Amino acid sequence: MSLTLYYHPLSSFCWKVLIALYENDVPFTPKLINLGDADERAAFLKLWPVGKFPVLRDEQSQRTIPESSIIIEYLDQHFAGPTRLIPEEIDLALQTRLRDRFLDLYLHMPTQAVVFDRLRPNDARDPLGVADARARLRTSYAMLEAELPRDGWAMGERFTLADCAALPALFYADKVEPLGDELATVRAYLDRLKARRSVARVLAEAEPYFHMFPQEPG
Ligand SMILES: N[C@@H](CCC(=O)N[C@@H](CS)C(=O)NCC(=O)O)C(=O)O
Repeated sequence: MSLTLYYHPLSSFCWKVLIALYENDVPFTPKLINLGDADERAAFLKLWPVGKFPVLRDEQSQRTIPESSIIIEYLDQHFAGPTRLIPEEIDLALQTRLRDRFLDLYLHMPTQAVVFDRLRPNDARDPLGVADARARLRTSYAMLEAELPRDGWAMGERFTLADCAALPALFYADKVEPLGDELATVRAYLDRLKARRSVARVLAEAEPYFHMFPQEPG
């Protein structure tokens, strides 16, 4: 087996890549990284000095691929299966990449900002940063509510990179800034995602770790 995925089962950006791997049943070796362990952290930093996972290593091509979107592009190019994650039609491919960027930058990252703030010491919290992140989430929710199809997937009938990006972003965003009743289209899309085979597998594997998710300080 040539692929190794460096990951953690609770890591939302790792979910994005796991969904892509499970969509096409691509064989890989999962390597769980505990960044809290000094030795594991040091070894991981040698692979990708930025220190963020997921990272994919392909022994056959001798390539190390970081960044969830780039990993999914790599899988789509070199390990393609029945679910093509990047549409072949170039304009649709561009729209798919735009939606992926939108979901990562304007939904996933503000969610991370709220969660990471919970991990800070009391005297280092950033209430203004958290308020900005929550406002960004609400803007992104409203845009998605207006733009998402009423059925099917983010880009239409076919499941793509954009859906891989959407699930972790929406799943955790809903935990920190719950989707309100006015977001019925977004809620229905999240429910469809959760029922997808690849996603259900990722969520089931993450469940034993959910207790580690940082709660809002009381
Ligand atoms: N842009 C990166 C983001 C990756 C990322 O933020 N990963 C988080 C886990 S979800 C991480 O490694 N956090 C560990 C840390 O920052 O120390 C991607 O798309 O892969």
